Amino acid sequence: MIIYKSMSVYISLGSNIGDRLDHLRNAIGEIVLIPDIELLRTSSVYETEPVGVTNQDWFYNAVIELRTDLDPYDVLEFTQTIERKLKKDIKYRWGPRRIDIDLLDYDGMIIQSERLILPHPRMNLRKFVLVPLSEVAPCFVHPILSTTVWTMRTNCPESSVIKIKENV
Ligand code: PH2
Ligand code: MG
Ligand code: MG
Repeated sequence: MIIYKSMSVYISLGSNIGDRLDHLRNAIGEIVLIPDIELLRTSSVYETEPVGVTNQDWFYNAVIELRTDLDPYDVLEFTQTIERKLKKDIKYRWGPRRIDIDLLDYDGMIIQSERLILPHPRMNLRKFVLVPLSEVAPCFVHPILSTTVWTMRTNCPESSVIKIKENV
């Protein structure tokens, strides 16, 4: 019997230290090992200009879509466990990191708690999120703004360079 997991979850992956592609692949490899999660789609890998703190190396970014019955806090916990396992190695906010795994959206749920804010509060402001998200989820609608991922791309106020690189 095939059990289809019901919640649709979007996750952003980023790396700008060391073998960036390898770190993204390792993170996805860890995610697919989790029994309660199905990996549904993976975007291409994009090489992206750093946003926020700009004097750091370019990132590799990708977005994946998962299906799960885990609750959002369980999903947050596994992303943090994998970050620790892969030695995120971050020194300061928005600074260089070996791996960053950010929960973008959990089935359109809106959460404002100390541990977790959903949807990700800056997802509409970052081309390195919106470009790969539009590839895996062209019909995605932001649960608070009620705008599609394409409209968010058009309205995105930053103009960082995004280059498509390769497949995960
Ligand atoms: N992550 C940040 C800060 N800036 N810039 C790019 N291009 N890609 C990222 O993943 C990124 C960033 C903090 O999480
Ligand atoms: Mg991040
Ligand atoms: Mg993060």
